[in-house]
Amino acid sequence: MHKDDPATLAASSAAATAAKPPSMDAYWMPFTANRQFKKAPRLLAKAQGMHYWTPEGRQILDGVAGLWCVNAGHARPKIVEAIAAQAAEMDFAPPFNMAHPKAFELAERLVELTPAGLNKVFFANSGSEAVETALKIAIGYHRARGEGARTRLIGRERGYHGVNFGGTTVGGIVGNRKTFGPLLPGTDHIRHTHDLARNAFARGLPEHGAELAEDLERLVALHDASTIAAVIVEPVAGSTGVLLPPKGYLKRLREICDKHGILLIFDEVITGFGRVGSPFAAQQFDVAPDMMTVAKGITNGCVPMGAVFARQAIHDVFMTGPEHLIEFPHGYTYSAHPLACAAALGTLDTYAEEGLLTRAATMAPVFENALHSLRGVPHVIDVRNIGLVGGIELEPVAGQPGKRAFDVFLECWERGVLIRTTGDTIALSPPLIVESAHIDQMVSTIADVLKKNA
Ligand code: PXG
Repeated sequence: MHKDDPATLAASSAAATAAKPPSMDAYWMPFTANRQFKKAPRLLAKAQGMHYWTPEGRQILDGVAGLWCVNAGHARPKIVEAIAAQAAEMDFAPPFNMAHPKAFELAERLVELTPAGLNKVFFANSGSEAVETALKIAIGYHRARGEGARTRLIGRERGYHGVNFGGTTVGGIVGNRKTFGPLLPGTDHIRHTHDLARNAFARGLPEHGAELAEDLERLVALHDASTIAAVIVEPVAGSTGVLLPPKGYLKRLREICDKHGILLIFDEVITGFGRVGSPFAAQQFDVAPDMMTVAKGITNGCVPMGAVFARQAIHDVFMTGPEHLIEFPHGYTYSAHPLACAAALGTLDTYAEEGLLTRAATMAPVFENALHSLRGVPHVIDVRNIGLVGGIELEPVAGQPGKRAFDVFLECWERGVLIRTTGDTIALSPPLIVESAHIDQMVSTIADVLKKNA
């Protein structure tokens, strides 16, 4: 199972070489050091199972599931076939006042997996769009209930909720915010939970920091609960360096939201679809949010799709007024796109057949031990892990934040392992089909690079 077929790959590597672009000038690359990249490009041409191949045919182990999304591994037959068949059968169907059967089928399949009560699905095309959608639902919900003053949105320092204006505003990554002016008005942030002094090298959830949830009480005291619509947090903060919730923290946040009538939104764009050991982090941590945003793993990264899961009661407050009128004026041309729905159905079949949505729990001990073997390796100041997501924090080079980790990223790439770095933290989030030997290769490559550059 999950073996790459060498014959197919040899045949396709020649074709892939021809695919190298003649010029790299026109493409303005997203979240990329464009000038560095174009001087020394890193191109991917083929993918299967746990691996990528470069146009020259060099094999690269995928340590990050593409970009935290290819949870079932690459080129899985059920997904490939579902997309191809759908493209031939019906390429597009308008989603406003029209629909196609797979959208309903997918929604029903999805709510079988979600925590009890999250049984309504609104489709978008990315994590960023899912976040904007959830924030608008939150404000609209309170208004429909006659609490129209509840418009304030609360995020968390170091949070990442995509790059649109709402998500950038509730996000807490200074580098993503500072360029874009005042962003949305009427928002605020609770403190982040990262605490190296007390929690370094914790295995699984850190012991210290549940009291940081009380920071929400501070904002309630400042703004008054009657002005606050929702709090949005990532159960495990991914982009900002794999920050785990301290034990008891999310439960406390839930209690404070309940006390004040504030909606709790979990942004599960990374944690959703098996990354932390259960289908969703909400189940893993046994805390029920009012809404959940997802993307990435919903289609195994194969076709763009995002979604918001909402409680029945949230949905129902919108269902008033004349029946011929639109209840919630929101949606995208590509909401529930037929190709995305087909890809998602193929993805859910693959997850189910191979038990992938709980496989991270099975592999977690192996992953945890391998990652923590990096303790004591030069420059490693913390290792964090849950399920099949890990963070390895490095001591920054003085005066050059991010440089040490980026150099490790470049050298791992040369040595055939794709990792992801954010600041000076290395993130690993391999496809959920990962085997022990792959984990060993990732970790020993990182260790070798760090020791060589010590
Ligand atoms: N919320 C969370 C929690 C995310 O991690 C988004 C929203 C936005 O999703 P879209 O589909 O609009 O990109 C994300 C995306 C990284 C990295 O390695 C993480 C993401 C995207 C790109 C890179 O830091 N997460």
